[in-house]
Amino acid sequence: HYKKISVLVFLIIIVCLIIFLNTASRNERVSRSDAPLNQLYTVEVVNEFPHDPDAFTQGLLYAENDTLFESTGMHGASSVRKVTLQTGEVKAIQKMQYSDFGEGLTLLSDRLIQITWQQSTGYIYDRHNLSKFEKFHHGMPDGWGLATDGEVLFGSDGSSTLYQIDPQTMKVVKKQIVNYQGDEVHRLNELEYVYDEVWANIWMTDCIARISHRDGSVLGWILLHNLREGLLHNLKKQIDVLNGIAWDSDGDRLFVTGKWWPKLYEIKLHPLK
Ligand code: DDQ
Ligand code: CA
Repeated sequence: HYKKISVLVFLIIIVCLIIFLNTASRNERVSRSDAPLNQLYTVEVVNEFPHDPDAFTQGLLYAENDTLFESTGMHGASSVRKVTLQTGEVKAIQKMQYSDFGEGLTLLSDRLIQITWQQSTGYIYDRHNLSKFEKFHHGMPDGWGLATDGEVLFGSDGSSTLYQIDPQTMKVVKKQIVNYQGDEVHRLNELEYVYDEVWANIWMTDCIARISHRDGSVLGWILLHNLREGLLHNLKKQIDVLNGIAWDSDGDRLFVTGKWWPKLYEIKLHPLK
């Protein structure tokens, strides 16, 4: 008798499980096809400024008074620099040792924080004179992008993971897989905190992903192919990929550039209809 009941209970559980799995997968299918069209944006260039064509741009941010800070990569050419927006003039520079490959850069109060590519280290500089006063370990397998919302640091390592790092301890406190409607988005590169989202250059593409730092989902894509295409037209010198996003939150201005690009662009977004 007991055996009969337990077989019955077992069967009921199996049937429930099948029904549950069925509706779950149907729900997913429905929500996928019903999902709001993901926002696509094109960009309009509203201003263009000179940019050092020898700067292999790996980190970019806007500070204030038309001043940008930039981190450059390549062994022997890595640096942190303070740049005048309008002229592209390098007002101050701190060169890095040959073994260091500069990557992401962000500013938290007076501390300019930079990570390196494969050394798993980072440096903190004084924003006023660029003097280096601290070395740290960033805890990511690779160092690519860096940004901040003023509370935590957001980091990328070229994978699909968006890291959150505690700026006091420099320890990774959270990891999220960045995904576009469920599919992983790889090669996250330079980062910027914009409109309470994290924006990421996707390495080797002309796209920027707008990422929710709450769940790692991609909220929209910015298409910037026209910038590199324009540069390739009258090219004097080799250029590399689009990289570097800076946001002037007070003036709501957005700036982008690329590695060895002779120009830096101020852009406005237009939703693609
Ligand atoms: N990253 O910016 C995507 C992280 C790195 C790009 C490096 C491309 C140049 C490689 C040069 C080789 C030097 C060891
Ligand atoms: Ca940035």
